[in-house]
Amino acid sequence: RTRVAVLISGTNLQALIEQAKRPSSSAEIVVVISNRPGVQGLKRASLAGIQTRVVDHKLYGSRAEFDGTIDRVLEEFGVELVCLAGFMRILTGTFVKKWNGKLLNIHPSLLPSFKGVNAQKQALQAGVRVAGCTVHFVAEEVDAGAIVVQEAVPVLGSDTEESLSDRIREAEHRAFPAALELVASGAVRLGEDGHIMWKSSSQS
Ligand code: 3YE
Repeated sequence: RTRVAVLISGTNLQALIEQAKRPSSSAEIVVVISNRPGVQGLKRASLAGIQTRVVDHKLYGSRAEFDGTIDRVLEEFGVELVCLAGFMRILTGTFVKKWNGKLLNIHPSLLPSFKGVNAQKQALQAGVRVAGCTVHFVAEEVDAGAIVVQEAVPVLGSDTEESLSDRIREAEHRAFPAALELVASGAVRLGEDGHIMWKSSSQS
């Protein structure tokens, strides 16, 4: 099984824990790392018997030192694949290059629309009738890496930022475990050209 780390800033990893607990899962979550102390996701990880670490960005003088500490924890645990699950820090080019093809992020829009923060608000303001979420490999440019899985949800006339965010979050709880399984199993990988490569016979 592929050794996976989940990076968090808050909640948002229960669906990944449940996926990895299935006997058929290709992934084993070996550590959960949060940049914020005391968040709910750390408690959930502990309850699931997963080791946790806090790397508080406020204690580091530079992004390079913060990312370097994350990198050392990943090496300590023999991590092969990293999921950013509601992790809110922009990673340095050095870190992204080292872990190229091994870093997945989830973003609450159908990329390439609505990059950056407040994606749900951007969708409402643009008046789109379909929104959703995207799991992508992390490239140095934020929210620009190769797309692995997307799930669409409708935008309703009555939607507020909160109701749309809730609907997108439900989609995230399916899309991220699905993407994790595709990459952890080797069915999908990041090709040399920066595009997704499907293992022959696993196209879907
Ligand atoms: N880093 C790179 N490329 C990516 N990190 C994430 C995705 C991704 C990445 O595709 N190179 C917004 C965070 C955006 C922001 O400005 N964050 C602040 C900190 C804000 C806070 O601590 O609350 C910052 O200075 O990093 C993960 C998702 C990043 C979301």
